[in-house]
Amino acid sequence: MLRVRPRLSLLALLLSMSGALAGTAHAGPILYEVCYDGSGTDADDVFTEILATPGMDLTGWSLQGINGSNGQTYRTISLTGASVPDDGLLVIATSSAAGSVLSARDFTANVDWQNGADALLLLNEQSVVVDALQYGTLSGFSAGEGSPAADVAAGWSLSRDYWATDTDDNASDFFGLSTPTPGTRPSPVPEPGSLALVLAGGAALASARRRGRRGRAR
Ligand SMILES: [Ca+2]
Ligand SMILES: [Ca+2]
Ligand SMILES: [Ca+2]
Repeated sequence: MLRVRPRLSLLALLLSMSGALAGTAHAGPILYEVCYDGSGTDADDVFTEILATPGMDLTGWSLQGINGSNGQTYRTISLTGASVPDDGLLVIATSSAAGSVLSARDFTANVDWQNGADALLLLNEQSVVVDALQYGTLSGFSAGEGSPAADVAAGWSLSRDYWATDTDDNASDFFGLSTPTPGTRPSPVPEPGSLALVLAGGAALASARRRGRRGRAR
């Protein structure tokens, strides 16, 4: 019999159930949010966010841009010297970063990736690919994980959800943000499917509690 501690609010319970449903929340290092095409010129707006354990030193790690037309690496960025801040979100932005991107910048490198369809890889110190994001459909090959994420419009970014859910399918794991969030996580809004399951679970729980109260009253 599932017992609910009175102090645990229903909202907290639902959110925790939703997180559990995600089931694949990731501690990283992992690609978390990528803005590759800013409104107008890109260099001031673009950034790449990596989620990892606070304090982790990414010396030896790298990012690689993969050209969607031929699958070749067109740029490699060394992350040597990058240290993950206390909030676990490393924001990499260009030397031309401005506004909120500049405020959030933790590490400076040329992350003005090609505007899709292309792909981005995160490699560890053994040069093993640990995460990959393909945005847009390529003809003849894949450089991401599963189906590609959308190739979003200028000014948008691609981000994982609050829990950094990682199902190894870019189309499922990355969604477009019309307002990119350098240095912060998006709101913890459950996926529509997860939300339905959570609400169904909450309804079943409430029903069980009502039955429990009726049982005790008899
Ligand atoms: Ca770009
Ligand atoms: Ca642009
Ligand atoms: Ca973000």
